[in-house]
Amino acid sequence: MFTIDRLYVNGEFIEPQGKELQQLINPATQEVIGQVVLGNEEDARLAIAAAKEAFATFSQTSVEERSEMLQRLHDAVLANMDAMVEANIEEYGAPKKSAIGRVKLAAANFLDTKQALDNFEFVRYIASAKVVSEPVGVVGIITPWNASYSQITAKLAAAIAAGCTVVIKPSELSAMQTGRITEAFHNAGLPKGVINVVNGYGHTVGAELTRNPDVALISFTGSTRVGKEILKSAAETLKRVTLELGGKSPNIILDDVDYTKVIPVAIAQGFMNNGQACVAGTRILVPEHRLQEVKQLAQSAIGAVKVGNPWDEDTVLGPIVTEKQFLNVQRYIQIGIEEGAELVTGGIGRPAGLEHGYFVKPTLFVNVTEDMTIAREEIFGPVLVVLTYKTVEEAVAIANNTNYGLGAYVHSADLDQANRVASRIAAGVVSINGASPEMKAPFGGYKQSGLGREYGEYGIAECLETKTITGYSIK
Ligand code: TXE
Repeated sequence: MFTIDRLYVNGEFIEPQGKELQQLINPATQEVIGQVVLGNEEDARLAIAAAKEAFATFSQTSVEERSEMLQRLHDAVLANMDAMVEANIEEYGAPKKSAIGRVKLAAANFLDTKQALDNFEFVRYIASAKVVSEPVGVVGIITPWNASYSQITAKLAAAIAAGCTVVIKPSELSAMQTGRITEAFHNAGLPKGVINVVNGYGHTVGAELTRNPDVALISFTGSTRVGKEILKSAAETLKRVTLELGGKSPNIILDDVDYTKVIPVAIAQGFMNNGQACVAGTRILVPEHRLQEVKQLAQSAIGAVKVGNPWDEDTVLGPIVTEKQFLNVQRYIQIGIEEGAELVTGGIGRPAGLEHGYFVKPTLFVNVTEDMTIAREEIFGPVLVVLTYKTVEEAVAIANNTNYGLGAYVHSADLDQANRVASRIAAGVVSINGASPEMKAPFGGYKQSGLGREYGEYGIAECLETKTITGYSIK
């Protein structure tokens, strides 16, 4: 048992004003592994004041200085690898292999952003004007629990590159991981007050960040519901806002591919991060006449997915993060059955042999219609739905029949056809034939999946204001 009882403000680990305690539970065992003391609005205000003061100097640093800081942050995160991996497994239930990948990804965000910074044009000339990009001010970073490390570092790297200072409010469910990554930030030795980290609830610390006039930009990842609340609150002070929200990503499998190869890929794209990923490909679209074949192939692909102890090397799916999320996923499976979808595999309850922990049976439904709840809402667990289409035209229409627009997947043996389909899907990130995401390129959503873009030069641009100066060279 350990207690996280410090906030990171102005370069120091300090005691919070808030006194509320929250238990931290290992989702694989349901055992209490620690507790965190949550900060409150007063703590948020202290951190914002420190960030504001640091901004006066930090905003004047050179690109070279900030580039070097990004390198130091990268190195410091990698140096804390073992502790960060352990926290990710114990607190979140990430399978070990994926936990290692997550820490590497978190570190890589700093190097990718450094590269973008080294090539960024902060000054341009347009006709008679000099156009200058300047850091927007203090950035409030609010993140969820499903990919804590990379969400924090993507936002932090962009802010630092732009010359902004930050207050980070991570998910209250990621306190152990927050503790570990904050140690790394401290070890990177940036000027005091540039990075501040305050644990706390959304309605206290998060809400203070969104309404405080000294915060210039909120960079948020989380649910669409909270994203809308943040946008409303930020409107009071006309803050800039970037929102990375939920998704219900379609995976269009055309008729011309080898289904024995593609179905296991599509299943993996749906089960990424145990389905707790905003870009998980949770709606699989196949031609109507291939449905029987898809059922068989999907069933055997899912049967091969090992669910269990996240410390085991061969585990693919660990537990769901909390009891609340576990019950929510169970509820969706129940709704799927009640609304008349056909359950192919999985279902209610824990997988055999796993009596403890928030483990969910990897689940697949077919005979799903577009109006069913499980086809429309983000489930955030390993639950996939298969929808059928008669023509490619219809597949695109089904894919776009959602309020979300974050990820999309297309599989076709004909690349031109795949690209045509990709161009017609209203989503911010499209992967063709199993291609991995490009972390240097922009990431973000259409429609109710978000506002703005993250990563690389696009992420830096979100943290900048634009100033147009005329007469600058006229004597
Ligand atoms: O997210 P919340 P939750 C989706 C997913 C999941 C659902 C609920 O469908 O099942 O959201 O997850 C902070 N002002 N995603 O409830 O509440 C909160 O403290 C300011 C998709 O955990 O959105 C946390 O730090 N901040 C998503 C962060 O917002 C507030 C990832 C996210 O929590 C706040 C996670 C407020 N009023 C969940 N209320 C993705 N895009 O990947 C809460 N917060």
